[in-house]
Amino acid sequence: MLPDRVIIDLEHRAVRPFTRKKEVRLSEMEDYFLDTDEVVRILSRGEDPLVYEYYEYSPSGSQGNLNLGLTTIYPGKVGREFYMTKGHYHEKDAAELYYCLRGHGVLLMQTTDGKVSFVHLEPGSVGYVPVGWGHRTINTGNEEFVFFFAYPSDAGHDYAIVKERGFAKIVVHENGRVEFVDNPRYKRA
Ligand code: PAN
Ligand code: ZN
Repeated sequence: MLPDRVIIDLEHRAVRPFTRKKEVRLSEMEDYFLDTDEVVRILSRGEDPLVYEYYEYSPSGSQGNLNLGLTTIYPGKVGREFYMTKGHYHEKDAAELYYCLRGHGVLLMQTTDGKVSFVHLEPGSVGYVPVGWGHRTINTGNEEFVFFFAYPSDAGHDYAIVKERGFAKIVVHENGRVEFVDNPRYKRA
């Protein structure tokens, strides 16, 4: 690739140019939220809310390059669990950074051998996902949670492990606070 410049268009919550845009609605996340009955209730009312979306710029000739983009998680909850991304592990040894531009959220991380960690993100803070840590972001505020991300283009994404085993903690709104509680459906490797 040639040297390039990418615009962060915060008004439209996009990067320009972008090579991919993905919208994730609740119907695509039926297995991810703890309260599956509530998911069914929402969908059966004919609603299918947008949970999050992202724009990504991936340069051609990816070896050694970086993918970057902008993710927006909308405010909302399923039951008491905040809207969040699906989450994944990188297939290769690849770190990632998340730079928060708007709203408030949590970057939740875990390893397959049982370590769990998280950082709070608000505008100006950068979350660092070390090599080997699965990661998910959660909107714990009542406005859009928007962050810029960058990671090695050849990282690869393993979603299946999260879909099958879940995250060890879920992030919920309880007693007026953001609480981290054990996920009863989590299956340790
Ligand atoms: C991010 C995520 C993005 C959406 O770019 O892909 O925030 O989250 P999910 O991938 O979990 O749906 C990233 O971590 N890339 O590696
Ligand atoms: Zn990632």
